[in-house]
Amino acid sequence: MLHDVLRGDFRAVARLITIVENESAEANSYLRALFPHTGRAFTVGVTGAPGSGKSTLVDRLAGAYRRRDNRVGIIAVDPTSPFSGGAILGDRIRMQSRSLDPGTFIRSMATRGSLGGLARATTDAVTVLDAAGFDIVLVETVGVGQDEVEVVRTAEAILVLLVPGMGDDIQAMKAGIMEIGDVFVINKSDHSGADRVEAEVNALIAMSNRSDGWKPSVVRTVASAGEGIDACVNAIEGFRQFQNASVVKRARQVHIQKERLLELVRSRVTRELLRDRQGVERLEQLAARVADRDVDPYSAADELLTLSRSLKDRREE
Ligand SMILES: Nc1nc2c(ncn2[C@@H]2O[C@H](COP(=O)(O)OP(=O)(O)OP(=O)(O)O)[C@@H](O)[C@H]2O)c(=O)[nH]1
Ligand SMILES: [Mg+2]
Repeated sequence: MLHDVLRGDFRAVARLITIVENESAEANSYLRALFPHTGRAFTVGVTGAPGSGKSTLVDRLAGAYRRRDNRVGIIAVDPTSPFSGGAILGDRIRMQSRSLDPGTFIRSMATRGSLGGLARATTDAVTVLDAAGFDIVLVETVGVGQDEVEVVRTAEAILVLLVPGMGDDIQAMKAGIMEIGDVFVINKSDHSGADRVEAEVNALIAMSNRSDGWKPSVVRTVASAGEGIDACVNAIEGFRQFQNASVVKRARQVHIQKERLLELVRSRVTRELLRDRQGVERLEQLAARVADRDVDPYSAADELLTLSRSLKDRREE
């Protein structure tokens, strides 16, 4: 299967993503073998409020990159839905223009229960696409909570979508996704109020002081009509060139890998614990004891960490 993935076979890629998503036993050995073949793809995270036009924009961006002869992978993350439900079907339909294109691979991902992190699963899926030779990987996620921010945190460029009429909300969002945007896209610019959002964003950018010295770009789009797409691609590519030319690129890469490692460790510890009945039961017992104030949470966590480790050792014996 690895050979088929490396030559970009869509069915093999889809199968391997399912394996890594479910953290099947063989997932790690596959990922290890793929790693040396990665590092070429450029990952773009696209986040924004529900309905802001992320899927529509992603579809258009994919088209623009395809015209530049790039192979494009799309991952639509749906953190809220435990099933392949309505929202994902919606994404499929809106990305229809790409779904018949042999140079575009589209995949939806949803949280499956509480095991493993969605961010971990997404990063691993990106690894598969990277190894399979996709030049650009677009990751769509709803930007409303911490989980969603985690999902895009490992992207090399982050697009934050804003829409007219949310001027007051921008201040509220400041602490979350406003801080992570490398490019701000004011979508639905055909609606009134685009000027106001743009002014708000520019004011925030003027106040911000990024350690890498990048001044985030702001572009206006009407994704549904395909307007402003080239400007958006240029903004992404502008940031990419800025990074390539600057000494901060390595710092960002190190930062990305640090986030990724932390996520891997977190998800592994949790998974080791929860895949075993003893772990699940111990968690229940300790949670009840902490609730009764019979034990403090810090000692309980220590115990769970130790248990996770010994369960892993036992399983590997
Ligand atoms: N007027 C207008 N409508 C748009 C624009 N872009 C997208 N839409 C419409 O807005 C609706 C939502 O678009 P989506 O692309 O599904 O938005 P989304 O952010 O992916 O939505 P979720 O994934 O459900 O959070 C659709 O009906 C689109 O056709 C735009 O620029 N202008
Ligand atoms: Mg969507």
